[in-house]
Amino acid sequence: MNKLLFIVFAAFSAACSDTPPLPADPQATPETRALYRNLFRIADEGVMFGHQDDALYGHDWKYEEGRSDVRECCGDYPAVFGWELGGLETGADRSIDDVPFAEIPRLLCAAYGRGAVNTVSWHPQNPESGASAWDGKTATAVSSILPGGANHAQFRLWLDRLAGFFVGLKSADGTCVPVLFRPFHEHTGNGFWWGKGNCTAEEYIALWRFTLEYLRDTKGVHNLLYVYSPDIVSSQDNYLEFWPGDAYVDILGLDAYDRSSWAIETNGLRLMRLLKHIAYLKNKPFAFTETGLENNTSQSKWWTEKLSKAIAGVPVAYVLVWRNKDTNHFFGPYPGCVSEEDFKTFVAGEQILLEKDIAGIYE
Ligand code: BMA
Repeated sequence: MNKLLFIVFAAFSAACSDTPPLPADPQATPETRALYRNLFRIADEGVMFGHQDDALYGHDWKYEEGRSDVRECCGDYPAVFGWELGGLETGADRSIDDVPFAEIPRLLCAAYGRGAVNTVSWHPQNPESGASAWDGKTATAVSSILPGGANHAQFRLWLDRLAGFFVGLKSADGTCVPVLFRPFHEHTGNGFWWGKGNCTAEEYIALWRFTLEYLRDTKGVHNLLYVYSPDIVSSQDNYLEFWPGDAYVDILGLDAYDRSSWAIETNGLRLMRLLKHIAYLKNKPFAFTETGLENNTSQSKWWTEKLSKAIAGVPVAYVLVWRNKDTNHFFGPYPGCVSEEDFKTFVAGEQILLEKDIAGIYE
């Protein structure tokens, strides 16, 4: 099918399929609700391709207006742009990845203006130690920011800053730009202070619910869809162990990277099928929220022979590969990379959607 016709077809076919779910925020803006409906429908037609920090920098460039490693490889921008807010909670001018915070709203709104989807991750510092998100040594960090905890007031201030960021995302015509917000990710590992081993399921759920309710009900932020994204899991029970509740999650996600100990084409497909099953039970869309093969310099067919197989025949709303920080830490394609030709083949396939293929996603 012509990719440009897919939205029309999706709208038609949706009339014959399941009822799209409603977002966790009953007051979500019209554009946010439309995005949610279309995310649910789109997955039957194709997988939106996403790239973290695509508009900010690439494999060997930084902060050059309009550039994109993805576009320079295949002629179009990604359908999904990922952004990182770590450090915003402290009031810093630059993120933990050294990105000036002033740049993000501008480029994020520009992506929306062209019709793309935006998703935001957040690696907040450890509220007890003041060290990074990766400091999981203080097992009371989560309880300390819950209501009644010693750092609760500080946590509210963090969320005030995030709320200010989200409500400030205004398009040229004043529309509040919808964002897929993916907080407290990869909690099934113990890499972060909010991860399993550093807090209990009850504490994690309380943290998630407090965050959502504070942003939505206290701060009046109504342009967010909430994405839950565990690390590699072993089962449905494992996936749902820290589940905040059906009324508190909009999109089911998974973060999992291809590596020698975890082959994406087999294990990834297995977990995408697991998400399909859980998402079907919950009547919600699902996505491959973070993935990639770090520093791929040898697998020239990685896109069509590895990633493609992980999402084959599974209605994944989007797949996002992690950032091209520089020549030592990259996951996406870039001109001249070993898999450039294969990436072109991958995105030319009927299944993969880029920015131009998702026109009308906010309608
Ligand atoms: C990680 C790495 C880090 C980065 C973090 C947040 O996966 O890329 O270098 O700080 O994401 O973007």
